[in-house]
Amino acid sequence: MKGYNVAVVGATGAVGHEMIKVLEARKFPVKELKLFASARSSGKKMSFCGESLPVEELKSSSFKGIEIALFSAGAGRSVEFAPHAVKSGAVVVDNSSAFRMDANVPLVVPEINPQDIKLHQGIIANPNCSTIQMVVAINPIHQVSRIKRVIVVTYQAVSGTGMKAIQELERQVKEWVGGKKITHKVYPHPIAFNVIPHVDVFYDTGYTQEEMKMVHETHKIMHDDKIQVSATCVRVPVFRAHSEALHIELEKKLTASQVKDILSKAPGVKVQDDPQQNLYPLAIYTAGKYDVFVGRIREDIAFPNGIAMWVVADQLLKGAALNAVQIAELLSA
Ligand code: NAP
Ligand code: 3JN
Repeated sequence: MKGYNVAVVGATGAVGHEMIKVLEARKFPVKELKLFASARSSGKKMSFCGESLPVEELKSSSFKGIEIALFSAGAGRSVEFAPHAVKSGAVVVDNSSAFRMDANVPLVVPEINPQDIKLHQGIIANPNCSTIQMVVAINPIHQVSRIKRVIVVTYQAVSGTGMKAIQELERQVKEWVGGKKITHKVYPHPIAFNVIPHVDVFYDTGYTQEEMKMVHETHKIMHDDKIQVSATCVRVPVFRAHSEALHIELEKKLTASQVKDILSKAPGVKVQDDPQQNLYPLAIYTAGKYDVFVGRIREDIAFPNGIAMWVVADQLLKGAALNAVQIAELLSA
């Protein structure tokens, strides 16, 4: 099998760490792996397949000989450096929002629209993590009975904000246990022992950018602009794995048991649904797993043809690193 020269941009970040681990765990055919981050990390070492690799400062000249570049260093770095990578002959799989809604950039979840990859012109975008786990869970239902409306509330882990937020929650827990005043820098309020209905920046409409990403990206991935989506995105004091409460309205009725049957056969989905045994998806057990877990599947009593369910996934994996490596696997197939 051909081996590829691969670059991970943002290697030292929460997503970058997982990208390196997923490339290794899935035995992606890597010929050479190059790791890039900011000048702050230059000289650090990270391990891959038993080797200790240096982290290099990202520069426009970094991509010589690179065939696949996995970017997760934020939208600003993607805008600045992805064109250099493409010019050097690499295909970029970008985790940021920089190109997601660009008409020339496919936005791909391999379980849903793998065929869109073929349309790429050098860049393929990875959707937002909250969007990915929602569409993996709703698209199989949509194939059987069209979804008219989705109302979603998210419960997002702090690792969604990156390394500095993981450290902030750890520090705040220690401050609380030590009887000290809780200090905060990353979020506008303490996140330990709190729930903050605020992810990303607010628009004048009252919705946040994260909430609107869920609307627009769902339309693009599922190729259906008519699905009405309303999201409330909430940060919770969980280290890893986002949870979502979904209420969906279908064109024609499906029973809860039909939905369970559809989802139990759906790619990338695991149904965990036995409330009498206290079995439903939970963030702490989902962390580190590849699948999107779905439970609490029931007929929604608030409107006709409604289904309610609870969806949990590791947003650093299926929401970012795993989805990106799956895209790279499709490129290499
Ligand atoms: P993070 O933990 O803060 O890591 C950021 C990474 O970007 C680090 O490797 C950092 O390097 C690097 N970086 C920052 N400034 C740079 C520069 N000027 N040049 C080169 N590299 C630079 O953030 P993260 O959680 O991994 O997320 C990274 C991006 O992935 C996000 O901005 C977002 O676009 C996307 N994403 C994140 C998630 C998630 O759940 N966390 C999910 C989906 C998508 P240093 O260590 O040297 O500073
Ligand atoms: O907050 C979360 O739980 C997910 C965060 C995603 C994120 C964080 C900073 C910048 C993104 C994203 O993936 O949409 C971005 C961005 O690229 O705009």
